[in-house]
Parts: sequence; structure tokens; C-alpha cells
Amino acid sequence: MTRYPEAKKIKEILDEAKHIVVVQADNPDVDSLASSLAIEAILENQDKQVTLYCGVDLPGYLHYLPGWGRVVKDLPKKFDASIIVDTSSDSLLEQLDKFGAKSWLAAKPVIVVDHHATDTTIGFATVLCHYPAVATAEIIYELASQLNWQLNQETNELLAMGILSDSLGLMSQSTNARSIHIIAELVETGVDLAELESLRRETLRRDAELIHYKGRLLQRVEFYSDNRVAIVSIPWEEIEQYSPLYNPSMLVIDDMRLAKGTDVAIAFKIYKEGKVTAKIRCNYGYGIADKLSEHFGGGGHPLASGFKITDGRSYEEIKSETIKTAAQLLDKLEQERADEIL
Ligand SMILES: [Mn+2]
Repeated sequence: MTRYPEAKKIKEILDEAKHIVVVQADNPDVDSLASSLAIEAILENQDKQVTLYCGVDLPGYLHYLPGWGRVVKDLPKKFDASIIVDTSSDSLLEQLDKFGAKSWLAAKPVIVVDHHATDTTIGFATVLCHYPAVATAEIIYELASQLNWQLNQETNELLAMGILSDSLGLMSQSTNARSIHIIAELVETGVDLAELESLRRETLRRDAELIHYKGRLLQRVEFYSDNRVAIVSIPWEEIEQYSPLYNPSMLVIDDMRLAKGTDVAIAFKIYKEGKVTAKIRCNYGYGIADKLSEHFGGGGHPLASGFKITDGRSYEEIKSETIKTAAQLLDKLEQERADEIL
């Protein structure tokens, strides 16, 4: 079991608080939602009032998590403390800033619980529980053991969903023995993995029109730099039409990196008013995604990351710089590998 030195301070803050807000960043996923719902159950069990906040609508594929509908887009008027889950990046809390709510949050004790490898940029955190783990849900589980928080059946299932999702079914690079042990412990309490998997699989079903759209996107994939870099671009009209159904990038990005010789897949979205976003996925052994995003002011994991450009640069310019930078980073990686062998 991992013991966190921050646990004592976390307990003090939560003991003092009556109403706690749990905050997800502007890129909610299974881990952030499952962690939020788990914290809610744990704190309600201690007779606390809990509000679940996320500045953006939760995407439809998250709706298989029981309780997702309790997440709201407005901060409550009064609360005593907050817990930010699954991010250490201030730039992912942009929605909060829109209504000046960030300073409001910062005026009360703020606990950050996160597992991302990037450095923390949340300067207003009172307590930072930021450790390498495969998922935030894993850190919550460890905190619960350390602080003797009671976990009921549903909470155990949520934590398992968070860990399995971020670890890609315990197959990702950052999965360690402890993550697998925790899943084993959760199974011992009665969590049924086959049942969780069938719930998740239901969410993989798509609207029929997305099957056709996916085909069109795949036809537009371009390969560069000896096929090492695969790129697709999604114009605003398609974002507008298909995003309510599914994130267009996610329809094809995993297929793109299945091409022989491809190391990196990048999906660009071109918005109105010159905003361009990129989603980057790398194959195992070619983890340059974090460095590629950092080049453009973004961040993330070596195998998965993203960035956003709003400075008015043209899409063509961004795209060619991305291809060039990706190729340089891949060359560097291969050079380092060759040096190691020598
Ligand atoms: Mn996570």
C-alpha cells in the first residue's frame, strides 16, 4: 500500500468542511468522473454535502457511469473546500476562469489529487496529492485505505472503472504491479470485471451515420515522413455536425496508428476564428507525444497528448511545423536508442 504524507492534511480539511465541491477539468474522462463519483460516495458516507462540478458537458460515452447526471456546470454559491481531480494543469480549468470562479475556488482550501506526469501549474492548491499512478482512481483507493474511508460496492466498481480505463485494461505503460493488486483487491470485494466490460462495450456502439463518416475520415488520412506520421484534419462543418454524436478524432486515431511504419497519429480540428487543436497518439516505443505538444505549449503523456493554437497561425503552417517537429523527435529517439546500444 502506498502511504501519502498529504493524507493527514487532506483529512483535516475534509473534517472541517461541511460542503465540498469536486472539480473535474475541461477534459473529463472515465477516470476523472469515476474518481469524482467515488469521492462523492465516500464523503456522503461521512455526512458531508458534495457538489460535482465540471465546466463542460460530459460526453455521451461517459453516461454508463452511474451518477454522471449529478455533475453540474455551475459552482455552488457556498462551499467550504474543493477537490480537483485528475489534472494538475491550470490551463485545463479554463471554464472556471470564464466567470471568475477560479479565485472563488482558491479562496477556500483546495485539494488536488492527480496522477499525470506533467508538472503542476495549479498555484492555488492547498494540498497537492500528485503521485505517479496509473489513474487518479488508484490514488483515491490508496487514500481510502490510509484514511480508513469506507468503500461500498458501487464505489469499488467506480474505482475499478477508473483504473481499467486509464490503464487500457491494465495494459498501458504506466500500469504497475500495485495497479494490478488493487484491481485484484477490488475483485475480492465482489467487483465483476466482465460486467464492467460489458457496460463499457455498450458505449462503443455508434450511430449508423458515424460508420459512414468514419469511412470518409479514413480516406482522408495523409501519411508523411516515410509514413511515420499520419494526419487527418477535421474542418469546422464536420465538428459542428458530428461532435454531438462522437468526437471525430477518436473515431479514427487508433486506426491511423495501425498503418505499418506509422509511429504517430495526429488529428487536427480546425475551428472558426483560427483556433486549431491537435490530438496526438503514439505507438508503444515511440512516445514523443508529450514533447511534441510541449513544442506548441500543450502537454500530456508520452503516448497521448494534445495542444491548442489560437495565435492566428494558418492551419497549413501549424501542420507543416507539426510534421517537421514530429520527425525530428522521432529521429532523436532513434538516435538515442542507437547510442544506448553502442
Ligand atoms: Mn486519469
